[in-house]
Amino acid sequence: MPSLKFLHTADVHIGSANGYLGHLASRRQRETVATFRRMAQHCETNSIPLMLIAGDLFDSNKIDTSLVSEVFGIFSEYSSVKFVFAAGNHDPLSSDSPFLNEKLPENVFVLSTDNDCLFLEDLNAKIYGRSFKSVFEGAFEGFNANIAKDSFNIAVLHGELMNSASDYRFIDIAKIEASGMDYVALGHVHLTSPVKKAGNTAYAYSGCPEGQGFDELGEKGALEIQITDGVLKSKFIPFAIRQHLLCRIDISGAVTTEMVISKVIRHLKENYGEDFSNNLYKIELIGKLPADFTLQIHSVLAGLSSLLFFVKLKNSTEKEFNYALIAKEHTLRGIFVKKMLSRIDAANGHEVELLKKALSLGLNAFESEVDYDEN
Ligand SMILES: [Mn+2]
Repeated sequence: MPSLKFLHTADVHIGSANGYLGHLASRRQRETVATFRRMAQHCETNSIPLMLIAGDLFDSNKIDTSLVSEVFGIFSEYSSVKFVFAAGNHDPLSSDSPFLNEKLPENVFVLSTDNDCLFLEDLNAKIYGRSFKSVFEGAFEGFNANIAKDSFNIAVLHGELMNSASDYRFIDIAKIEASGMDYVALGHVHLTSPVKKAGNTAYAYSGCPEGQGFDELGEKGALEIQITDGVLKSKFIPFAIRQHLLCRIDISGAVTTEMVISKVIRHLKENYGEDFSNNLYKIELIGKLPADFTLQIHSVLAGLSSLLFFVKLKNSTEKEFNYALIAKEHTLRGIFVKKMLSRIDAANGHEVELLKKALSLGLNAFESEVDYDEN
């Protein structure tokens, strides 16, 4: 039997409305469509005849119709690729589904809400699966397929492997093992999983190709799968235009806003390469700053915002105080420091470290605190 090659994706979440992005939200929606296009392009360029979409292609059935038209345009444009879709909980095959309301191009196949199987004769592949009918689904009952080994047998399925109490179709590993499939292309979990085996059946979550928030960090993409003579090879292909990243950056030693900004930029360049400015960052600034330098977090944010696509800042720096000097002040903090210093003198063992920490935290509390600008 010749080999079968396909791209496995899921959870593209086109139309996802990310409130935290403000004026960038609609741009991100278009970028997610562009990422879907690049996956189709990848298939065409690499002569991959099949793309499996394991649900949540759309963030909901009610997204902007222009995004839906664009996606259906991509289906038509990449006519050398067959697209097989099994609906997920975000885009169930209910009466408002674009897959029931748009004219389906000939190369698009939608698995029904019952156990379904379609035979792609030119690829000698049977594609099994079952679309979500509504937002919630009970446990998956199994494929009940009569597997004949004279074709490739692949399943496309949205659901949750680990949680048997899930409202989003629990899939028991035993059902995968019993299925006899060559591969089960899963959707729902947005993190790419390694390809695992249950009995003779391989299965994996492709993860989402474009992170839609700071709970979907780092590189995102799809799985390219090739089966030749019963041997399965998988390859993770990165597709995301931008990554969501959390960073803690030590800016100790900075004494001006410009120095803070350049320390941050240097860190990002070193860690994320020349394209660092494309990503979305949540940055926590840490380290010790001289007591006479007050970090103007909004100036730092303004500077970084002009250099990065998207950034949020949190200030967790501490000030380096001259305790002996402050203890001489006739102020509330002077009295606080004096008392703490004498307690530290009298303490021993690990109590000294605790008291030093309390002194530093206490003094920093006299300064203003700025948290992530979440609003
Ligand atoms: Mn999803």
